Amino acid sequence: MSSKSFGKSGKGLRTSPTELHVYLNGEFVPKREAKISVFDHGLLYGDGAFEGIRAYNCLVFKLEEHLTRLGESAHSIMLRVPLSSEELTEAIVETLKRNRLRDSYIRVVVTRGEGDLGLDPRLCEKPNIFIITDKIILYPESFYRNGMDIITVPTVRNIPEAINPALKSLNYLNNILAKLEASNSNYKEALMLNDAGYVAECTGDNIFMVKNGILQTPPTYVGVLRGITRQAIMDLALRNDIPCQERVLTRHDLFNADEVFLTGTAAEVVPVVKVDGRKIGTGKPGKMTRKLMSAFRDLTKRDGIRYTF
Ligand code: PXG
Repeated sequence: MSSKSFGKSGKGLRTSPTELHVYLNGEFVPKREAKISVFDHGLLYGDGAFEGIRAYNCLVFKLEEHLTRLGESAHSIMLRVPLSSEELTEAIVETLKRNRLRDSYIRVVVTRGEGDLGLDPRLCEKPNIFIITDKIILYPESFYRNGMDIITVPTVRNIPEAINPALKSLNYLNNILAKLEASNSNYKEALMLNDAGYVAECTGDNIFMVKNGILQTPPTYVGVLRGITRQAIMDLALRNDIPCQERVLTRHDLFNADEVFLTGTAAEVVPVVKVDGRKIGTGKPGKMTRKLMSAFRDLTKRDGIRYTF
């Protein structure tokens, strides 16, 4: 199939006749052959770092920010990223091109590499790096139109003194436990509090609320990921003269907010209309949420590293 087959209807679809290829330690290998050892400490201990990035219509969104965060996560766990930022950019773009993807979810993973059955990372000689580009699985369209319901779960977000949530490590059990608790109650997303009971974030999204025209989000010191979408929304607020504060928030604050929404690479900006059974504002996606959803959508159309194939 030629690249002509990528029309508007091709959004998010991989229409290449060949199998999906994965970048693995300098090579492009078919998905079936993209394998790493069972002795890799990424698998044995969750010892590694990753990023989730998106491409929109041949623009890789906020790539520099994602690579900086990956570098910081790796530095924090004393893990060597085998590629420079330039090499990583090239590898990501090449993976997208090989798979003929205009719109994609990009997963960059660096693992500690093969070691023995002890914890000691110094015995792992060579980190593994791989890049998966694939279709993105999104929330249903109705969530964006009508908003979603979320529920607070008992599992609290990791305390920064243990595993700092700012570190996007391969150890995501904290979030997975929260996700399980939400799913057990038939909710798609879980609200996590920190160990002091303040609002932290969701399992894969940051949280914002609006009260009396002021946009508010928990400060990163409460123990949340420094979301790249979160930062993009704060920048858009500044540009649009929307007052924005980083403020410690309680569930009570959320319950009585005019609007609530979540932000993340996968979710983008998704309105929340109920928290723990409490209706938020009018019970419909609010005006500021809709304005920021639209501003964010526009940003993804013009901001990014461009590639062609
Ligand atoms: N908090 C947590 C715990 C996350 O994992 C975010 C917030 C949002 O950050 P960004 O930088 O994306 O705005 C994340 C990101 C997935 C998936 O596969 C998860 C994320 C991103 C992309 C895909 O569920 N989490």
